[in-house]
Amino acid sequence: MQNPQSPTPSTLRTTGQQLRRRSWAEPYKIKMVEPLKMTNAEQRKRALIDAGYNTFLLRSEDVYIDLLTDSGTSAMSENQWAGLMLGDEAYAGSKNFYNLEASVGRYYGFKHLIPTHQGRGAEHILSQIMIQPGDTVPGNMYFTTTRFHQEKAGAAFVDVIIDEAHDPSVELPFKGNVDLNKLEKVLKGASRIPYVCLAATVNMAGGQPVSMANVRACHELCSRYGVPIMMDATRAVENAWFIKCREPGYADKSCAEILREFCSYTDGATMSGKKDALVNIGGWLSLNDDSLAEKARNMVVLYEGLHTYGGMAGRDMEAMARGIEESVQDDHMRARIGQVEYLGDLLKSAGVPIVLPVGGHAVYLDARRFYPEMPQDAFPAQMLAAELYLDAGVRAMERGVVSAGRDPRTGQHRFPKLELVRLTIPRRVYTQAHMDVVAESVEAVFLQKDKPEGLRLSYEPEYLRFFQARFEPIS
Ligand code: P71
Repeated sequence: MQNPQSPTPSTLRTTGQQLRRRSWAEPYKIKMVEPLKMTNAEQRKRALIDAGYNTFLLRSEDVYIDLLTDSGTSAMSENQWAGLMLGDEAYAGSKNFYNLEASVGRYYGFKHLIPTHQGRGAEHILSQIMIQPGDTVPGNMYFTTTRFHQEKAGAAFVDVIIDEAHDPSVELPFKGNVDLNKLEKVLKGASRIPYVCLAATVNMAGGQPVSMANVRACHELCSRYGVPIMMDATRAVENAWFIKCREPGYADKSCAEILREFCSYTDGATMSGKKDALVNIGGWLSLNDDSLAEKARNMVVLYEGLHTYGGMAGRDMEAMARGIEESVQDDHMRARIGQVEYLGDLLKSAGVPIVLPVGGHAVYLDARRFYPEMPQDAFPAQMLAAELYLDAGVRAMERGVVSAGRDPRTGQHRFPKLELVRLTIPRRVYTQAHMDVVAESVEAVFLQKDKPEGLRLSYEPEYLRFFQARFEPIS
């Protein structure tokens, strides 16, 4: 028997021919189930046509395995559900707020907590209180909502992630790291930098982590220039787990200890509780600086709600307080990241082209290599997501030319380097058999002899087109 505390998850399938004894499985059993509708190919074809070949427009009832996102889709524990019954729905000073404040303080270590309805609510408040028009905000790759709020407040976003993050085939343990030379150049050159935005992990790079050495170095560099670091803590616990598994000196530390140390090199954080924190809705902004926190508390009442609920019901704050505590448990993270890795390993050993290494929350398929003949303006990733749904009812998310949108100046499509489909794994929701079905379906679609020709747009909305655009097959 292997050491059951070994941080490296192992599976029978990942070791190829060599049979190894499995050292872990999920640290929970299932008490309540949500039945799934089984569909046949004809029903899925009908549903896909009705949805305009856009997986965002499918009814969730018509989906068998839903890998659209890990946001707000996790299963809560009995302890969290019990917490819902203890909701104190007082307008002001709910006891659940104080529980949430204590939980964030204990596990993330920040001084002030301002609750918000979800992550983008916190991004909005932070951007409004810190950014002035003409500012520059450096960050390790953009995220859609984060950059939107920075730009809306008048800042220009500058990407300072390492170059390798943009290449799906380069395998590095910490592909989310900041390039310190790029960052120092921006710190030297820009007229005003309100803060550096540090995401841990980096969603758009494939869920790639940042090392402790890198955040420490960022902290030292930024301190020399007097610039604070604001973290996107949405998946920071997953980041901590990668540090435990991959960074020398951290194997014997707990995920909770690593998270605290990581946060100690930053000055505050925005958080979407819908991911790591195992709840369906909620978020927060945390700050160490007293006067900034005062400003945030004042602004939150305009957009979110009173500073002791910020758009959340008391019961939701209680579920998040408890979810945070569960999220930092090593056994939970081992199973969580292990399941994503399991799916990645199945696909890798079947020769399916995926982004490497496999990140924290999702496996990303390289759509170009599924359809090498298909031009990018026939939307290969959109087509692949549609084909995956048709094959076995698996729903994924396009992350390619449709998501990138049009250049506002020329009106032409933006053609991103990465043309990807994201298979995002909700936490504690699906079983290993579900992952097997997903891998078999993806492999079948990859090996299809008759490749589709692609799609053309039949309706295109003005903003964030990937949500509502409609398509039809070229042939
Ligand atoms: C994801 C989401 C949800 C989403 C957002 C926009 C388009 C499609 C799907 C949300 C994040 C995130 C990071 C790193 C902030 C937010 C916003 N991700 N930072 O991946 O991943 O949080 O959704 O609670 O407002 O599907 P919010």
